[in-house]
Amino acid sequence: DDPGARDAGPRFPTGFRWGAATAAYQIEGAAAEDGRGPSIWDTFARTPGKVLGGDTGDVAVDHYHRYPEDVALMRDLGLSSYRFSISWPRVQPSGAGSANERGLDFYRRLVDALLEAGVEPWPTLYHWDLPQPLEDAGGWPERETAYRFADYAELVHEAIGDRVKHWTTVNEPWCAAFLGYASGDHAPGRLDPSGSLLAAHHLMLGHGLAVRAMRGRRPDNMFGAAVNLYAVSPATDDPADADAARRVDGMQNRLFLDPLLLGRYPEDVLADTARHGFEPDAADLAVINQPLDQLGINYYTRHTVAGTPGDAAQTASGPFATHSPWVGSEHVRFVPAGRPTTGMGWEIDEGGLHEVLTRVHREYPSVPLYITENGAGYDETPDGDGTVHDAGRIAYIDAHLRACHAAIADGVPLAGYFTWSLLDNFEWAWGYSKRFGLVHVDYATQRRTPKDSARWYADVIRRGGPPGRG
Ligand code: GBH
Repeated sequence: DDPGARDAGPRFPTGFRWGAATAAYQIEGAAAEDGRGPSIWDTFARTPGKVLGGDTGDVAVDHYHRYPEDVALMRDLGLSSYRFSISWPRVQPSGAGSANERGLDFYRRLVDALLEAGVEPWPTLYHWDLPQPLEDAGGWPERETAYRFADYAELVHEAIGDRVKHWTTVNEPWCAAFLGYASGDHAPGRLDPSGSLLAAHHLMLGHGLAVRAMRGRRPDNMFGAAVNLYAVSPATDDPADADAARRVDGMQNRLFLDPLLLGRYPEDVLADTARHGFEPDAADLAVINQPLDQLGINYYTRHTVAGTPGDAAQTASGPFATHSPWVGSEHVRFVPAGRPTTGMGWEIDEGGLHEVLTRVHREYPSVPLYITENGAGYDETPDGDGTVHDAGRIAYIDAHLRACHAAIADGVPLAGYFTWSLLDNFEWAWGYSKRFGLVHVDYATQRRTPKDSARWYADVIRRGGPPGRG
């Protein structure tokens, strides 16, 4: 190596999509406007003791009214694509029947504004905000919810399918099923292990039904789901820890990847969960296993796990955690591996992202992959100059982009990267206490101020990769 040569940094292939992501309940606000009905997150957040500080998404970052300013921020960043979610209760306040046109109009306006700004719209149809009437009828553990979801998907597709090419059905079915119905950390806050397994199955069935319906309308569109995958390691070489790693990998990763991409459930996971009476209808697997045009992967950290029994609450993660989301494997414990953490306490492990990408490529049928979320949350305040100097976030994204680049060099068909998140927003059970944005939001005034990471990311997009280190 020439010691005088300057390291230009890794360069991503031309056409690689550079994006940022958000979700409806976390940013929109306008909870009762233009006919929007209540979702399970409205109900949950308004229940005392469920969200830190009693925070709700009633106003959030008021994106519903400020979307033109937010689209201008995206244009300034140079984003090629923007991943957002559509609020089901805006489109169908009761969760069924004909569309609430005023709700759809918001997404028509948003999509038009994005296209006008040269930013490709990447909608996700479900980012956890189930219409409350559907929860009252049984929620995701109820098979009917999957059919309602496909109907809703079709309504949205009819409204914007002419201008949107890439579709994500469900976001992180693991969270919706197990935090929502097993540990109760997320809406609807139920403690029902058997129901949570059915919820996972019906979220995937809803995905399959929705893809089938939308593809029937427009075979040229691209369809996929977004799953949250983790690298998983045993804490020691004790066989009990190896078994814990197998179980957590099974529940977190393979429970979703195997049905979606291989059309079958992992046998060991069925065995681990058998005592909860989980016997999914095998005929559904053909529906779940629709050919995918893309797979979204949300990656944040690695799980390091031990198999020695501990307090069940130790396996939970929310600020009010009491119950384990690890249905059938409630004895597993998560142990620190000693790496530096983000402000969420999550260990920073970009090697885990490389591991996840190469694993999916190796073990599953080849499909274009997208990192649909990756980012770092902190408890941040602006400095005296009014700017957030978020060197930690820059280092986090830089390291993970380098891992993505290495995966591409290893043959992984990774076609885009969306950072979480464009804006500071409502971080679920953590309320507004944790910030993930490239852009700071002063919640009192709704003023948006790009952080150092926003300028850095704009530069990455311009160069086609992170800057060199030398
Ligand atoms: C993503 O989930 C979400 O898609 C996104 O909406 C979210 O804002 C982002 O991550 C950052 O968290 O402490 O009870 O709230 C990532 C996987 C798994 C992260 C559950 C939060 C803790 C649950 N999530 N985890 S709780």
